[in-house]
Amino acid sequence: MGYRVVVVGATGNVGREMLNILAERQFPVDELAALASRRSLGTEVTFGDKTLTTKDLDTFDFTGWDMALFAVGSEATKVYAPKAAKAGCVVIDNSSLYRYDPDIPLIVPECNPEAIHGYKNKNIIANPNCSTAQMVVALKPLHDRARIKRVVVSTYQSVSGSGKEGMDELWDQTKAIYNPTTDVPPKKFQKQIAFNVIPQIDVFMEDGSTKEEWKMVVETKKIVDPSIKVTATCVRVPVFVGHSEAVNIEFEEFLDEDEARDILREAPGIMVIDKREDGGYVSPIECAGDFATFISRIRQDSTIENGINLWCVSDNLRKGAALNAVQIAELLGREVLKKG
Ligand code: 11C
Repeated sequence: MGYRVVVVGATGNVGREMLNILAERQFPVDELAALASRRSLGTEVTFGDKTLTTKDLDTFDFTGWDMALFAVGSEATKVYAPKAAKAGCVVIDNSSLYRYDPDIPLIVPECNPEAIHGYKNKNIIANPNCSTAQMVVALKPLHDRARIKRVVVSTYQSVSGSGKEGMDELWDQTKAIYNPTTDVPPKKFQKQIAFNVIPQIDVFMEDGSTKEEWKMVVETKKIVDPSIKVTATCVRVPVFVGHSEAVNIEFEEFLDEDEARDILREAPGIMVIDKREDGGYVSPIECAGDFATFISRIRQDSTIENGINLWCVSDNLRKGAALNAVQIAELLGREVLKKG
């Protein structure tokens, strides 16, 4: 016997990846409902070898459904997630709405699977921001060995993080560079994204950081350890899929670069590609469509007592969103619902 699963926001970048990954990982599905807002109603989506017609989120009755993977913005989540949770359907939410609620678990299964039992509080589990998810997969095993004091991270985030409109803007602006008769002014992004980089993701906070940077700080603390200090600079780059991060980590204890490499090689969800030669590392274009978080360029930081630098790349629509949500669904099935 399998599960009755709902995907909410099935026509978006992340919703479609959720359907792909549920099928790829052969999640035990008895029945699947693909929901969309009125605007995309009737759109067909693919689930394995099946084609599903999306149903109306507004009128859908969640009673009798085991779990719902939400991939819509916070506003729609605020309306429909409590409805699903109240009907007895466990919500796995990809928006930022519930992440910082102390009663709702925020889970990356490689890091804090034990938090799953907190789903009982509100029948809701939160999925982290993409830039946090890939970083904590790398931090957790290193923290377990040498206790992380502080992390300095700079991100290079692809346009798919901002949805299909962001991808279209990069595509259209790039074409317009070669055809100067068309003008594609910035709409989704604050400045031109084609052939440029933009040091702003999400809105500004009072202290001068952006909300994306704040999310990396707060979410890392909630998932790994509240004692870890994080400072982040998040940058949008003209890449379609795959977020990259340059991470500097300061530990309480000394950790040799070779040992760090060995620990990461053994860690779940990680693939180490780290040859000290031309091209011996992973770039975002190579990680798109993959499940793993790739770690390269592991090296000692000799400017501090116990420091390591590394380069971390992952498919932001997968580990950063849809894959992590499906992994939470697998965990929920394995540890709690026990049907599959
Ligand atoms: C981006 N990280 O790259 C964002 C997208 O809180 O789930 C995901 C935002 C979030 O634009």
